[in-house]
Amino acid sequence: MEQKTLLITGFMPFGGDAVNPSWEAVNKLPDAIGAYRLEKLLLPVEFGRAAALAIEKAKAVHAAAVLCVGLAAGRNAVTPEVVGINLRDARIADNAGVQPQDEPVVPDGPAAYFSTLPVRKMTEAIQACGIPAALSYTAGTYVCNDLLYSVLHRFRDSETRVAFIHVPSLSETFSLPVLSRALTAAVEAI
Ligand code: PCA
Repeated sequence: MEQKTLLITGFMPFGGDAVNPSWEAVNKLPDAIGAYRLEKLLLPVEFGRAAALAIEKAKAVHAAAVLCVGLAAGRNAVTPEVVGINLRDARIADNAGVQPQDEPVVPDGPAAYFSTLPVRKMTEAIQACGIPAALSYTAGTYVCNDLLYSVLHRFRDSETRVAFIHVPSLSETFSLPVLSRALTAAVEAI
């Protein structure tokens, strides 16, 4: 049987950080997990452009699933996101110097989309590895939410399923190998 393709994305550093653990963890993953062949993509922290690049790649590789990963610095668990909302409201400028406020991601788009991959099952699979994980009900209003909402919007009514996972900052508990193990468990649960 032909292997299905999973597009998995991480982000470049932003906000003055030297590294972004989301990409570091994605980059460490093997080229195949379970039923999926992995296509990895590094995305710029830019409103609109990150999503456009992810969508373009997902179409090019005929992705059966798209799993985006980003950093949520304040969190103390790996958090699969339940929902993306139609709002751009940036506390800091993105890496292109753009700082939208109170703007929709997609004018006239619905208020929100739910993730279409099994985020609860993914969360439980990460917890089963002994790694702190929890469902999150907000991906924020910055570039990560922009990406999640845009990709869900583009692949609504299609067979391509989509989700987003926020990872915490690197620490003793959340080392890169731990974050990669968490992502592996999440992909195995898809
Ligand atoms: N985290 C930001 C954008 C890029 C990233 O890794 C966010 O949560 O929106």
